[in-house]
Amino acid sequence: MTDATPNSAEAAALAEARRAGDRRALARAITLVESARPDHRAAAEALLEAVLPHGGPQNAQNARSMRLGISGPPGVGKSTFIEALGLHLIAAGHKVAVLAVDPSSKRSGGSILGDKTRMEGLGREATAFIRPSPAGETLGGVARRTREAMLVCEAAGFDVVLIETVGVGQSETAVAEMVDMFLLLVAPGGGDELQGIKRGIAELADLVVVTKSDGGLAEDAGRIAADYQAALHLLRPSHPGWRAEVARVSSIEGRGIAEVWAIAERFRAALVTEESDGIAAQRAEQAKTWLWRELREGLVEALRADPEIRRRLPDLEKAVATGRTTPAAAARELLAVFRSEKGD
Ligand SMILES: Nc1nc2c(ncn2[C@@H]2O[C@H](COP(=O)(O)OP(=O)(O)OP(=O)(O)O)[C@@H](O)[C@H]2O)c(=O)[nH]1
Ligand SMILES: [Mg+2]
Repeated sequence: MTDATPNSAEAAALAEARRAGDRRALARAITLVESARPDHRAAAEALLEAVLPHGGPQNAQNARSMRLGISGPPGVGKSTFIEALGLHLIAAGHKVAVLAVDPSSKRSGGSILGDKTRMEGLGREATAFIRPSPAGETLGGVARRTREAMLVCEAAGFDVVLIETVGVGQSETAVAEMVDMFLLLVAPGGGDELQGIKRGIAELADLVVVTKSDGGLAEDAGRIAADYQAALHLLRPSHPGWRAEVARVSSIEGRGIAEVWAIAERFRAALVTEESDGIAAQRAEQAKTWLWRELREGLVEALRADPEIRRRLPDLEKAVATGRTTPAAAARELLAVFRSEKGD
């Protein structure tokens, strides 16, 4: 992408190219969407508006797309699983986009390189598209743009979007709020049963996938699967009409992969019935949730950028830190300033 801000005509042309399935145009479009530059925002929004009729929840083709979130602790086998599942789906005629969300800024380009290697087979497929997240961005920012990147991929005709995220607590929630089905990956050999996965995270799962169920780890994998089966039974259903299931896979041996997709199809069949479309309803709810996320982020940005707020902030922060005033009172004061400036 050049430094010049693409105008809306170019954005429309890009949108057209992506619909035609041009992977380079798709990569450029996502770069635009991910750009933090304010002057890129307008072009990105023009582009998103151009693709929205093709990616919005009301679109029939889009309703057939499947958005899967794939999360789990570092090294659990997410990328290897995505490679195996992605290849399986491509063999079945799907177009598969993989988006990675890496919320930890500590990780360098090394891990992205690692992912490339682990998804080597998938990367070679003409009907696959792999997009690592830009390094060093904040969770909110990455997840925020990842949702938009997902819409762009769907507009380009990708009917399965796999979103990989390293589980660090809040990243799972952000991803769960943008996908149809949330897969939590756990691995054997961790020793501690249920691996300290927090209840709140387990509750997000529509499917728990026990990875590395091969060789010397197979027995342990079976035990962990049974533990999760028992634990999940105590949680409330993740969706009306769907109780979380447990599957065992070996991504390197390709076992259990077809079963995972069969479960995903059953999940969809359970939610989308003649009477109601639970996936469309969930997408509509998610879009509203994201509106509020955007509003919160936008308002905080506006507050931080406001000269009068900036002038008053250091003293108030000090007052809060030393206990001279409460955070609530300080926030009220700043918000009153902000509101009066806006002519309220
Ligand atoms: N035995 C066995 N090892 C596996 C399997 N899947 C992944 N691994 C190994 O587990 C390690 C981590 O795999 P990744 O796929 O990179 O895991 P990840 O969850 O994507 O890791 P991060 O992205 O770094 O969090 C690698 O050494 C893989 O070879 C499997 O099915 N069986
Ligand atoms: Mg990975």
